Amino acid sequence: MGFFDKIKQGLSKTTKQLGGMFASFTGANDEFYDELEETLILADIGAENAARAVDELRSVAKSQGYRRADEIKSALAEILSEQISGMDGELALNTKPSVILVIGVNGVGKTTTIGKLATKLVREGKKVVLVAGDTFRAAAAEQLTIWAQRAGADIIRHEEGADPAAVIFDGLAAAKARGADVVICDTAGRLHNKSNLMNELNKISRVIDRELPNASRETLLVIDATTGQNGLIQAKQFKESAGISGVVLTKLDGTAKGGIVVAIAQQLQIPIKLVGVGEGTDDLIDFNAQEFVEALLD
Ligand SMILES: Nc1nc2c(ncn2[C@@H]2O[C@H](COP(=O)(O)OP(=O)(O)OP(=O)(O)O)[C@@H](O)[C@H]2O)c(=O)[nH]1
Ligand SMILES: [Mg+2]
Repeated sequence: MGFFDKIKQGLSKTTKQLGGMFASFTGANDEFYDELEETLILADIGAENAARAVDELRSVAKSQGYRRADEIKSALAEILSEQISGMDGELALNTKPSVILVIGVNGVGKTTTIGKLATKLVREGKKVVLVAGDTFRAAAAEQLTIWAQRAGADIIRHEEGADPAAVIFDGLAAAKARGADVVICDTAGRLHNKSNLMNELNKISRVIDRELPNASRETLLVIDATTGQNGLIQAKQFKESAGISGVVLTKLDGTAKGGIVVAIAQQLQIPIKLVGVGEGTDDLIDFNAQEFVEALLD
């Protein structure tokens, strides 16, 4: 299954709403535009983005004389594409090893994303080391170990309660010694407003700076799409205190609010690099802005 089908399947709850609108289309009148704006807001695209998209659509439809549902729909697709254009992008993994640090609040899907990503990279022929930087619970390292075994990746872990920065240090050393291509560091879930935990991320970041100063490095913030606008607030805080190179948006399969993609891209100006569309190994896809919008309105 390609990106398009996967994302379409993942977005089915959101597309159903939008699709319903166009299915009952009777004309591009005020009523239609109001309902469209409301539908976009319900999809969590953000009130401002929705208003802007609909205003633009009105004027394009008027100037071009669009009347049919398919004309209006493709004009809308173009407008939404514009709003998120350039907000996709591949992971930068240009050095050996490259480092991926995965952060975010509790339960958003960090560890699962790492498992899926490791599987994908190993399949591409890369040697991957996973580092269990979540030392908060013993179960966290266990969960990552299972994913490592499944993916065919190495795992570096310490005892429960160990200093996360020390585990990361060991993980980086192992990656260098073993000639790994990519080292992916898991971290404990943390609230964006807990400063001691945010400082811990800074400490981890300094260890990476020191041990692999010239490495390609991604700091991926994982956001649960079902948390909607709250995810945006988290992202703003993480962006300020930890620095983020990309967003992974998970659980798109479980939400009717797929429009959050547009809101994140617009308001944060951070590329969305990957999206999660399920709990299985293959349910992680590279984000493509253009195809996303097509799938949303398909
Ligand atoms: N439907 C769906 N579920 C997902 C997705 N990604 C993760 N999950 C589920 O979300 C739950 C939490 O995932 P974890 O990977 O443990 O989340 P985490 O961020 O590592 O959690 P903590 O380490 O406790 O902070 C699990 O039940 C996952 O299977 C996704 O894309 N879609
Ligand atoms: Mg975890």
